[in-house]
This record gives sequence, C-alpha cells and structure tokens, in this order.
Amino acid sequence: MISKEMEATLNKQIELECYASFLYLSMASWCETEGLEGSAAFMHRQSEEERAHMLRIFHYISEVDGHAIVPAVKQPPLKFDSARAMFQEVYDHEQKVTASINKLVSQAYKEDDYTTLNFLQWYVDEQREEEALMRSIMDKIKLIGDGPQSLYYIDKEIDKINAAEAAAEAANADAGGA
Ligand code: OFO
Repeated sequence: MISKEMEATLNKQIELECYASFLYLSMASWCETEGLEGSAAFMHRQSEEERAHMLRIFHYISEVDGHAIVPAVKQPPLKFDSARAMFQEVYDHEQKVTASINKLVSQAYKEDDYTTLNFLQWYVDEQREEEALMRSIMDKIKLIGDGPQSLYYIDKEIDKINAAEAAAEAANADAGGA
C-alpha cells in the first residue's frame, strides 16, 4: 500500500516516461525521413525502452494496490533542426527524467516508504546509464562535427552504439537478467 501522494507522483512519472517514448518515436520517424538509418534504429530502441520504463511503474502501482493512470497523449515535435539538436533534446529530456526520479526518491524517504524506495533504485541506475550514453553521443558529434558531410559518419557511429546495446541486451537476456 502506498500513499495517495506517492500514487500521484508515480502516475506523473508514468506520464514523463510515456512522453519520452513518443518523443523518441517521433525522432525515429524524422531520422527515417532524413535517411539516418542508424539513428532511426537507435531511436526506435530508445522508444521501446521508455515504454518498458512506463509499464514497470504501471505494474508497480497496481501491485501496491494503487490506480495506475494512462496519461493523455501529448504530441511531441515532428521535426528537428539537426542530428545534433535532436540528440541534445534527448539529453535534456533524460536530465529532466533524472531530476524527477530524484524527487520521487526523496519523497519515498520522507514518507518512510521503503518499498517504493527499493523499487526506484532500478531507475536511479538506469538514469545514470542513459545520461552517460547520451553524453558520449554528444561528445562524438562534437568530434565529428555536424555539417552535411559529417551526418553519414555520425549515423554510422550511432549504428555501432545501437549494435553494442543490442548485443548487451541479448547477453543480459541469456544470463536471465531484466
Ligand atoms: Fe525512462 O527515461 Fe530515459 O531512460
């Protein structure tokens, strides 16, 4: 059983994760229109991950006898100025998600809600990884540059990251991990 306040804050987090899933799906679609196939595949993967993040909270709320709420659909941007601007937006959004998770953690502490605190630990780790990943992409873009001639190379780099992520996930699944 969680407090009504905690239920409301967790439902807000569902909204944020759901928006991230739609935002990254919209980015995937834009990448496809720009011929950035590696980046499109990467964004599709990110979008799926965010949906999984949303569902994890959804099931948790139900498990602790709360009411998980499906949020209203907010349309994300359809176009982006450049690959660099798009990845910057991803990084900014992830930082916003991290700040929101941190607030949830502090609320769980204040309420002595150790079950939720324990549940949130997975998100704390996930956000650290996500931010590091996005920072490394931004660093690569800075190194390569984001002029029209550089786009091909940026996309290849993103494709490599995508392949590495897929391999890590497969290895994790084989090892019986989450
Ligand atoms: Fe779930 O917000 Fe990104 O990782």
